[in-house]
Amino acid sequence: MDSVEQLKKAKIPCAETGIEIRHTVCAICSPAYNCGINAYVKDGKLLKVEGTDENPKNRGLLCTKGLANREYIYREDRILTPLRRTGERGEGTFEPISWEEAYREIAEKLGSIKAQDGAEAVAFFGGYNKWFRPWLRRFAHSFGTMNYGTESSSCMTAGWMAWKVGAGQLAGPDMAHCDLYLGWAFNPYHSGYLKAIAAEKRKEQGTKFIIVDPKITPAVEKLADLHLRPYPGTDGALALCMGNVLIQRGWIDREYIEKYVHGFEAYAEYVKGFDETNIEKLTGVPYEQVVKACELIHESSSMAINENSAPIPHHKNGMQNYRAIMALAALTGNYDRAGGQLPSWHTFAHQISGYVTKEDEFADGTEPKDAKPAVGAERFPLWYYTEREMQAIDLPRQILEEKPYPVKAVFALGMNLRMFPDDNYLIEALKKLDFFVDADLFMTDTAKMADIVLPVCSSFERGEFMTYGGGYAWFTKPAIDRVGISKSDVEILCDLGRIMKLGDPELEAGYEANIDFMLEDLDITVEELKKHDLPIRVPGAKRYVPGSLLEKGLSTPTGKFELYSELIASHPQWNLDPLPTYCDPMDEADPDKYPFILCSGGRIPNAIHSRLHKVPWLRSMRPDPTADISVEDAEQLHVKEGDWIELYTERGTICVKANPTHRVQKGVVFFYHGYTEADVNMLMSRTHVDPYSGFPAYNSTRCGMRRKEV
Ligand SMILES: Nc1nc2c(c(=O)[nH]1)N[C@H]1C(S)=C(S)[C@@H](COP(=O)(O)OP(=O)(O)OC[C@H]3O[C@@H](n4cnc5c(=O)[nH]c(N)nc54)[C@H](O)[C@@H]3O)O[C@H]1N2
Ligand SMILES: Nc1nc2c(c(=O)[nH]1)N[C@H]1C(S)=C(S)[C@@H](COP(=O)(O)OP(=O)(O)OC[C@H]3O[C@@H](n4cnc5c(=O)[nH]c(N)nc54)[C@H](O)[C@@H]3O)O[C@H]1N2
Ligand SMILES: [Mo]
Repeated sequence: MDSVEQLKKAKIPCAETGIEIRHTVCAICSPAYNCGINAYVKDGKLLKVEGTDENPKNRGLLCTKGLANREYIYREDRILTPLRRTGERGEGTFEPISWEEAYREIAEKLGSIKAQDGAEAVAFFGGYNKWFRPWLRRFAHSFGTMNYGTESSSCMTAGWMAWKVGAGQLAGPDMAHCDLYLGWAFNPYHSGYLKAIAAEKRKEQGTKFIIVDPKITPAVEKLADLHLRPYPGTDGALALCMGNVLIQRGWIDREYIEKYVHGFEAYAEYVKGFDETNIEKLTGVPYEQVVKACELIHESSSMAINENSAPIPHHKNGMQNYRAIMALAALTGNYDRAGGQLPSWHTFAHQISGYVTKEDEFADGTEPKDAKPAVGAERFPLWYYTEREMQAIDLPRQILEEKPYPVKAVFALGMNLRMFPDDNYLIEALKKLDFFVDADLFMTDTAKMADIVLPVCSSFERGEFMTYGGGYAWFTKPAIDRVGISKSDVEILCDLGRIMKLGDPELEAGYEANIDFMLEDLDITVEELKKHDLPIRVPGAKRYVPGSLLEKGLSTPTGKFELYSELIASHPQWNLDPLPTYCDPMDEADPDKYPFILCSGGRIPNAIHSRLHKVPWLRSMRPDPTADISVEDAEQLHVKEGDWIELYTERGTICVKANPTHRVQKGVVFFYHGYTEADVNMLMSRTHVDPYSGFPAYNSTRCGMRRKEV
């Protein structure tokens, strides 16, 4: 091999090989990380990725998923052109069409449905990716409907709702300064590697860790000074019992409570019901361990609690459990204190970066007056009150029942139908629609249901505004050629805004002008950002001074941290409890027939929802859909490692491989979601949901399990 060939083989960037390094971002678990990537590019094609050392987020590191970006971006089923359906819905037969044709058809169909049934008959949905959301929300409003909704109908929002109800706005843990970290449902080793690194650093510096998790995870093994092991969904009872112990022993901050907390007496009375007589029965956690946890809290000068988007809220009682956990911060004077829970403000697309943009003003700038309340507003009134968008979990019901009004069309950016509980019900609903558009990178099972499919590009192919904690901003440049004739989601929305004559000058002005609007109050512009190849600090971004918000007064009805929510109390028609009351998490299925608790949360390092199961490198790490079950249950069912088992509920059966392990409690089954061939959400109930948030009970559903006879 000559030396140039060797250089090429080794993918060395230099004049001889023509390989260049360009800076971009990974959007696989965007926007949580948006880790910086060095893209090795030749002739517009991506050859290799590595982490960017200078990126303030990942400092050169990448996770398993990020390292597979090349295979992700060039996944076999990338959509190359706009498509029009020619066969039955779901069959996957399409003809390529031009963008002009696609736009014309979309404009005509949505326009005629609006003329006939009203703008509310069209719903706009955004999947996991978040960067385009302000535009999609604004687009829906400019079109005239409140029916904008997203994947966050099942992620994150329930936690934010709990914070809004309790403290008027979001807050997060100040891990960098805490003496004790209460890692409630905390296993960043699988869901967010940079948090695991930060936690290990804190541990070295002396921070103590309590981990609350039904499973023995890497976080338990590497970090925990104490591991509490409740059954899934029983967290509320455990937190209330901790509250009771802290009060009984006088381990609370009375002065803080007097000054800043509302509803303490009612709360203190309620928690008396959770004590040594019932807590082990309710949660599986022995009372002595609850006391031990409270001792650790008492001995610590500050306590931060894990911010949680999925495993705590994914239960019928999820938001109330979340509130019960938050209450511990208020009782011990750890809300709005250094090393405790600090109030936070969004910067852009769900990122908290230390400065505030006008994103919300942009997104809500055209909210229609007198439009009908969004889908889900009746069933989940607290959700609609705090979020003013559709609770998408209610969308299939409304399409099928047409109550309180019909929804005839869905325009989706990246819908994954397997996100929804009882997804066969959603498939039925999608089949009933008059018109369905889905824009995605890949030909997914959802896209196969659409009348028009639009090809979107990846983060490597677009220029994009990015923000990072520590006051950073960045405007990326496209690193590779677009695959096919794909466009970015925002380009599509702005094009359609123009073609459909929505009368929205901001949408017509386009992405960069819109970002400039959002940055108006800051000393930075898109033009300035574009001069830099890497993130820069936004001038004037200030650090929050802990305690300022408490002094100013919170934006709750009483201005205090509300253990007893006056917002909920003042809406008795909602039928919700002002206190963080507890109820059993399980569904009503017969426990004799369905004796196991199916917990379909718990991330695995090599998958993210529906997107990576088809990426060969990542799939090779866990080639078959595999459930973690307890060794005791495996023995009872005569199941060995690698045997096939069936998991079933009243709604169906899936077939998966068994992984018997001591990490899992007897009676619990852990299985990851998003597989086409073993779709766990098919087993879930669409009515077994949290009445506060609308979140599905993905993590506590009764199921049966048996060995599959071959
Ligand atoms: N590799 C990978 N990373 C991801 C994702 C992914 O799919 N794959 N998804 C991303 C997204 S969208 C999200 S929302 C986050 C979620 O990330 P996390 O919030 O970390 O969620 P999980 O990994 O589902 O659960 C964390 C831990 O909670 C435990 N747990 C499950 N149910 C309960 C319960 O009822 N009570 C308690 N106390 N513990 C429970 C699980 O055993 C698990 O160890 O991860 C993000 N990161
Ligand atoms: N059983 C069970 N179900 C769950 C969960 C669970 O723990 N258990 N977790 C829930 C949670 S926390 C979440 S966040 C949701 C996941 O939410 P989903 O929205 O289901 O997530 P993905 O599977 O990532 O699907 C998003 C789709 O968007 C496409 N996409 C990716 N990037 C872009 C883009 O830039 N533009 C467009 N238009 N499309 C894009 C992808 O190809 C994919 O088809 O699932 C929820 N469902
Ligand atoms: Mo999520």
